Amino acid sequence: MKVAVVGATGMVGEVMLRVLAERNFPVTELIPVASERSVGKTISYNGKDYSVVGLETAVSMQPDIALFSAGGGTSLEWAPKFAEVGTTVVDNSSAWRMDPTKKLVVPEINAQELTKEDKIIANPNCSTIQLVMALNPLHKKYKMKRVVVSTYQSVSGTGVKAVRQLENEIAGVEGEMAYPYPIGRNALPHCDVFEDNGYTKEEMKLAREPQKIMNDRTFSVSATAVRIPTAGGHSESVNVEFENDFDLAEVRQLLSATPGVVVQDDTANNSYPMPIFAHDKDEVFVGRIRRDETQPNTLNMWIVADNLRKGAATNTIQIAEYLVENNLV
Ligand code: A2P
Ligand code: 11C
Repeated sequence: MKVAVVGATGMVGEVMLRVLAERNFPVTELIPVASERSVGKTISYNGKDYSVVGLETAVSMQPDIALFSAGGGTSLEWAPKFAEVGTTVVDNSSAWRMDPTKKLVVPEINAQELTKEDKIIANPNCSTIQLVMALNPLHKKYKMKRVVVSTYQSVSGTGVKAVRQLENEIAGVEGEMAYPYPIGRNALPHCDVFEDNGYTKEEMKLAREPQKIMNDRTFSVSATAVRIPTAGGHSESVNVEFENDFDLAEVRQLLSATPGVVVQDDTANNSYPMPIFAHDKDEVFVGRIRRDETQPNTLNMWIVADNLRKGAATNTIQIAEYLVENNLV
């Protein structure tokens, strides 16, 4: 496969290159792509050096697959140009997610929807992916009515500038601010921009994307997204009301049997998911599984995943793997 990584010099792009190599993705030719500022820079992949090229050059090279993580604007403008020359684009930005003509895919849940005709495929938001990975098996068994989620999101979700802001604050040096306030010793109830309804864009991604991925509009999701001073790994406190009652042991068993989900729930030994455990892992970790004692058929749980891996790079590459394995590219 001739594979272009658009945004290869960025935070997610770098993880994409690592995950492609780790999973032995069948790359016969790698095309690292970034902005004009980076053209000519060297990128190392699997022990070999590659020169970064611009978007125009990359399109002219007609890759089989292009993995995009270079912002929504770049995706909106350039994904169709790649699709036109026959490239299948898997896009990690929010540009195409809610477009009714594009699929929004978490491979463990809905990869079977993909066909050869899908030339631009959307990768969901990081906090959505880890949420639906845990919700889907439970929804199938007990039927969800309503989900209330509060997130605790790391600065790596915002990008390099935010990681630097946190590092500068810890080191006590002045620097550029990614957020309107300090993030160290703080919690910002503000991820992405505010919309007219008073929610942030991140909260609305959590409200809308699960219904599309799970192809079911009978449940609703209400979200509050908060940025906290962790470097990597997003955490979520989740309250789920089901139509049918459940058994806690069965919930644990269902989650344990779900590929890509790890149950870490032994409070007697202080075992529960945390970003420091999820770091650099591809799995979604679920713990603190307990009954909401204030309401029937309602469950509380805590979900943690590495937002740059399953939340971004790994999920994108799993989509690409599915396409290759099923001769869809
Ligand atoms: P560059 O490094 O040349 O700016 P991050 O999300 O970590 O900030 O990374 C964004 C990635 O997207 C980088 O690889 C960046 O390249 C790339 N990028 C940003 N804007 C463009 C653009 N207009 N065209 C192509 N690549 C872009
Ligand atoms: C965050 N979820 O942590 C974001 C990062 O829509 O792909 C990814 C933004 C997106 O702030």
